[in-house]
Amino acid sequence: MSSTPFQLAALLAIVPAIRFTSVARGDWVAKTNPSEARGGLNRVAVYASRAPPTVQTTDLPGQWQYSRCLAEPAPNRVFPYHFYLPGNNSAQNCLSQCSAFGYPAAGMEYGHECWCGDVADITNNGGTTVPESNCTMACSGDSLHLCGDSWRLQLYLWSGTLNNWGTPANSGRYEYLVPGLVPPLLATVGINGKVSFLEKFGTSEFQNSTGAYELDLSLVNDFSHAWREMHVKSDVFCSAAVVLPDKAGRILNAGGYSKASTSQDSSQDSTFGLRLYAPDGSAGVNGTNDWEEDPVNFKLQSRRWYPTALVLSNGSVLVMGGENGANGAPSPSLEILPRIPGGNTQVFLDWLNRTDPNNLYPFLHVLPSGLVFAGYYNEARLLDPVTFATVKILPNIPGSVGNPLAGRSYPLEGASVLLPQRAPYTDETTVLICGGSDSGGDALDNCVSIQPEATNPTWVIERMPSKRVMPCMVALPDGTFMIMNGAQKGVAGFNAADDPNLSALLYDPSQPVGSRITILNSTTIARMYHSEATLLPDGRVLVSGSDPNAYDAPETRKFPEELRIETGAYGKKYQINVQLFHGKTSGMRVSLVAATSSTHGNAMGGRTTFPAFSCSGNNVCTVTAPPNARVSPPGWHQLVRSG
Ligand SMILES: *[C@@H]1O[C@H](CO)[C@@H](O)[C@H](O)[C@H]1NC(C)=O
Ligand SMILES: *[C@@H]1O[C@H](CO)[C@@H](O)[C@H](O)[C@H]1NC(C)=O
Ligand SMILES: *[C@@H]1O[C@H](CO)[C@@H](O)[C@H](O)[C@H]1NC(C)=O
Ligand SMILES: *[C@@H]1O[C@H](CO)[C@@H](O)[C@H](O)[C@H]1NC(C)=O
Ligand SMILES: *[C@@H]1O[C@H](CO)[C@@H](O)[C@H](O)[C@H]1NC(C)=O
Ligand SMILES: *[C@@H]1O[C@H](CO)[C@@H](O)[C@H](O)[C@H]1NC(C)=O
Ligand SMILES: *[C@@H]1O[C@H](CO)[C@@H](O)[C@H](O)[C@H]1NC(C)=O
Ligand SMILES: CC(=O)N[C@H]1CO[C@H](CO)[C@@H](O)[C@@H]1O
Repeated sequence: MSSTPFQLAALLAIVPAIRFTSVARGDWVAKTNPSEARGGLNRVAVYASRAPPTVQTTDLPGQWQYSRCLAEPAPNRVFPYHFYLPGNNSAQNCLSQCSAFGYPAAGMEYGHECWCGDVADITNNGGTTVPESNCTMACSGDSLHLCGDSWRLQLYLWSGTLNNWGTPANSGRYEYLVPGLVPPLLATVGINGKVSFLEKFGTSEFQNSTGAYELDLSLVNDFSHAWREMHVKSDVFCSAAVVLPDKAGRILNAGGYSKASTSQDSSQDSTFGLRLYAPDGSAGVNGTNDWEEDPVNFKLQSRRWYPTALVLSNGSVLVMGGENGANGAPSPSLEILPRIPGGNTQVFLDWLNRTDPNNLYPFLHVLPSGLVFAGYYNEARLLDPVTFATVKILPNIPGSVGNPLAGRSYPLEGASVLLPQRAPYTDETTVLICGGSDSGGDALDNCVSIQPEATNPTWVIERMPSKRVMPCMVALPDGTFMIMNGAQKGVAGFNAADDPNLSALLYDPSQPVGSRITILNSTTIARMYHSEATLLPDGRVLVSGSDPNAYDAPETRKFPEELRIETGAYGKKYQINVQLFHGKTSGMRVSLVAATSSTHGNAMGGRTTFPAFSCSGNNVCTVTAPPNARVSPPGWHQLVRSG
């Protein structure tokens, strides 16, 4: 392979086409007179004496079926999730909420409690079958039907498969790639085919760190030559980055760390920081370019620690959000780069001000209508691409079954991607967010997706096989996504999470909802706070980082500063040459995978496109680039042939 994917893709950035249920029956009591239903025990008792409540076995939502009266082994519970429906518990309200979040076993208890979980929880947690006569309490929202008793669940089970998770015989593999030099917090594959890493600088536990290194993938078996030391002048912890749509494919890094929001020290330069690197060199040969900074003349207008960057359709860069220093006041605004000389390009965002501090590293995507999607905390909205005024407020993002206030952006960190767009680009575009955390510290076990430009968009919930906060989501060239890294407990930050999730998942949006997730192989290396995952040109995923206990003394750290670099691979390898190839063109697929910077659950710049193409008999194919910069903003892509 002589030319890099990016050289080919460069043409694409510039030329438009290149060669080559019903309600339960007794409900009227609650509906017509809710206060009486809640408080009017006498009235309920009168009803009860006339017609004692019975088990509801028909008119159940979905595929729920009544199972039995189940005793819990007090003080332990059978199911892990619950919520209260003080005035409106019923089979309808409890069961439909449990199945919406992917739980196929559920029960009502004590009249007003709703519990959800898995069938295996029943035996694992010591549930025992007791006589039906043990369940005697009427539902708080349905006096004609039974909702368990004290430590007694009115148990229902979903008949059929609610979550059809794939478990392939060959689940891919993690492989050790190369030893690293620092625990990086930002990884970007440059147009030179090398991986650029940035780390905390000045505040790193590694006194020998310069904050910036580049990995030559052709030299991973030759450690002493594989890494190039580079240099930043200010602290890039925790900044944003995108690959610019310019000819040099420069990486722009924005924001950074200062010790305190009020400090007047020089570390303020870091939070205003803008840094550029034009990747150079080639496989086996070090480049000579380094990170460039000019804090006096080239800086942000607001201090930003934990911002997100996005390349807009017109090629300018939007930088949004963050705080003005470590755990400081919010920077509830966006700004556009490059800044017009003397001008102020900031726009105040009241919704970021209101949701601080749960909105850091917000999720941003340019949609085909040109509107900008912003997902932050448990909210989402669409912004006008010129004024950045809100055009549409989307429904709140569902959280966990018991807590709608669970969130998706740092520190409740999930990960977000745009699902692939396919020629002729007439399908609605879908935003996917996976994982996140409850404010109480339980990681979320679901992905949610929405078609934000549809007329009445709603969130679709899909359960994941396990909980995950701080996942990374990586676009693979075949239109699937690998979900990896993260923890099952806690939130993002230092000393804030536990129980790493070692296994990877594959998310395949071409499958129906409920059948999209496959459980892949596991690593042995915990990858939690400050871990990254990045697509390599051959279709493997580079996995790096983790420093969840950075500020603990080394001997007391529960999880290490992780220097080792791995790859994760699933499925076939890809051929990224389009000028000449052998083989049939029938069944072939061509995708464009945009260059990304991976940090904190964001793959900034991410976008997968399946453009139209046609091949002639002599295997010469013509790929038609997306029709406009709203469908696909300018930028660098890997052009991948598969199939
Ligand atoms: C139950 O009642 C509460 C409080 O009125 C309400 O917020 C909630 O939406 C109701 N839930 C259902 C499933 O009807
Ligand atoms: C449950 O049923 C058993 C067996 O009939 C009975 O001995 C027990 O007292 C019942 N317990 C409750 C709490 O109703
Ligand atoms: C998981 O990966 C290991 C190597 O890391 C490999 O030996 C094993 O076969 C893989 N398991 C499956 C089920 O693919
Ligand atoms: C810094 O020192 C550590 C510990 O001695 C070493 O493992 C690491 O490779 C060094 N990093 C650099 C950038 O030299
Ligand atoms: C690249 O430069 C680094 C020093 O930053 C050196 O250690 C490494 O050997 C060089 N690699 C090559 C291929 O020359
Ligand atoms: C931002 O939020 C803070 C805290 O709620 C509030 O005091 C302040 O008035 C808000 N700023 C603006 C400009 O709305
Ligand atoms: C792109 O659009 C933004 C928002 O309207 C504007 O601030 C910026 O100047 C535009 N950039 C160019 C190159 O026109
Ligand atoms: C330790 C670990 O890997 N835990 C879970 C991570 O996620 C997979 C799939 O969701 C589970 O099967 C693991 O048990």
